[in-house]
Amino acid sequence: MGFHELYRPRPDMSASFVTAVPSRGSLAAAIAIGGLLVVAFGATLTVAHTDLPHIPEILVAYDAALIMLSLMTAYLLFGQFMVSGTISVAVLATAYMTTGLLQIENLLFFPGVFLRQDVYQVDAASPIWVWLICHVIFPALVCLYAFIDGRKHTMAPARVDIAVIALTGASVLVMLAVFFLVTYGIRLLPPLVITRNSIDLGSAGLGPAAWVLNVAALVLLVGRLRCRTLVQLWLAVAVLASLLDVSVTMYAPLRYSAGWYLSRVISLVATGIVLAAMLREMTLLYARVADLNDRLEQMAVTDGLTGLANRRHFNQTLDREWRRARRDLDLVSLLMIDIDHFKGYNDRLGHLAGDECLRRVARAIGSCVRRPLDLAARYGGEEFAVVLPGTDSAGAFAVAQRVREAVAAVALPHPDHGKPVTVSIGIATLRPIADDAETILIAASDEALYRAKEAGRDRAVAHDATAQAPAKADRVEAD
Ligand code: GH3
Ligand code: MG
Ligand code: MG
Repeated sequence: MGFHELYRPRPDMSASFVTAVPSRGSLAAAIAIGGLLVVAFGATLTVAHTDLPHIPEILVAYDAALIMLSLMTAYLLFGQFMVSGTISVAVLATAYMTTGLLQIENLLFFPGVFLRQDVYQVDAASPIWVWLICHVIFPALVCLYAFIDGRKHTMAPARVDIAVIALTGASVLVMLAVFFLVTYGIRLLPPLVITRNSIDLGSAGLGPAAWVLNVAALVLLVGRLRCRTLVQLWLAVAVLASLLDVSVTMYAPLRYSAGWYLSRVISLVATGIVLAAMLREMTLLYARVADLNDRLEQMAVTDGLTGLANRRHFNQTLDREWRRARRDLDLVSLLMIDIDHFKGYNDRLGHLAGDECLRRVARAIGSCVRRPLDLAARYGGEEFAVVLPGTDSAGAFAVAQRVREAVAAVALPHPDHGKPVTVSIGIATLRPIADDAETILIAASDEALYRAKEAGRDRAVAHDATAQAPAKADRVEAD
């Protein structure tokens, strides 16, 4: 597998939950939930005028949850903006941040909750104005988000921190401005006609404006952006809920009616949906990253052609086993394996056939290495190495013999002579005494390999096990 495939094994695989492409399942779920919302809001209309007990505590719980959900969503989106610098994501984060903060005022102004006439001046229309402004700002910023093409407009990483602080500051300023406008400045606003049974949202013009903006946001998300990303998909569901909420409130704005209670619950679910979708995508993302990391780790120690350990892994293992053996006064054996007349094989049959031969020989070598600490590696080119910790020269010889038999069993005919491809093996077994002396072990096995080649190839030759430096071959095994 190439690195390109590894990084993008699936088209929906994204490095960020904001750019994640929705799966078919997500699409079906969003459509189903959207449909359910329409049906549920339809149901609220039929009970819109049924008065239920007045329990302001429910509004406290609802608002607290809504504030938390909105601010958490804003926090996650700002985090994504800081990572990617995508300006549209910052706009969306600001939409959630502003509406989350404004929701606090809804709580402050709602009759029977924290309302204290003597602390701040509150009009009966104050909470309705806050609600209206929320339902205008949110779709307006979603429209702005949809207009800004996320992939084209990005900010330099050095400036994102300042941008987040500025946008958070702006959200707080909007909150304060709205607070003073709907309390002390309420007379500057057009009067809302409030009777026992109805509020004329249309009289201020903001009711229809909220409705039109929600429709526009929905049209832009579905029509212009085509809900390309997971966040856009669930945002469309949230905007649909907002639109339905505005519609129901314009039709029957009575507090504590069955419809009002139902609308609160549905709005809460719709707000939580975007957050839930983002958290779910983040969980999946972490699982994918962990999976990729495992595969990268595997690739970092594996030879791409043969699947055996690579040179790096070989060096690390030999170094570790050498130091372990030195501490335990144990033996380390090393087999250096070289394919005989491989240049001829390559030149006559081509590199593709040569590679296939390398793979088959490697598989044969790998099959002979059975102990947990043993390691078979590709040393380079058509040379392989087998590290055998805690193995004496007789044991190493036995493994070398097994390797020769396994390679013979592959029975790949060599084009030069028609007989099966063979290997020559140099064996060294040493008891480590010096620190960096593994080079001695490699040199010793190399020397033995050279002698095996000289002696006519297709054989295993070992060094004197007691020697600490390359010495003459003490044992030769050949057919
Ligand atoms: P000897 O019996 O003395 O080992 O002869 P040889 O021809 O095997 O020795 P030499 O080291 O001269 O040849 C090694 C050849 O292995 C050179 C090159 O053609 C081939 N080779 C090295 N790496 C690769 C590889 O990754 N793929 C392929 N197909 N061939 C390789
Ligand atoms: Mg060679
Ligand atoms: Mg060779």
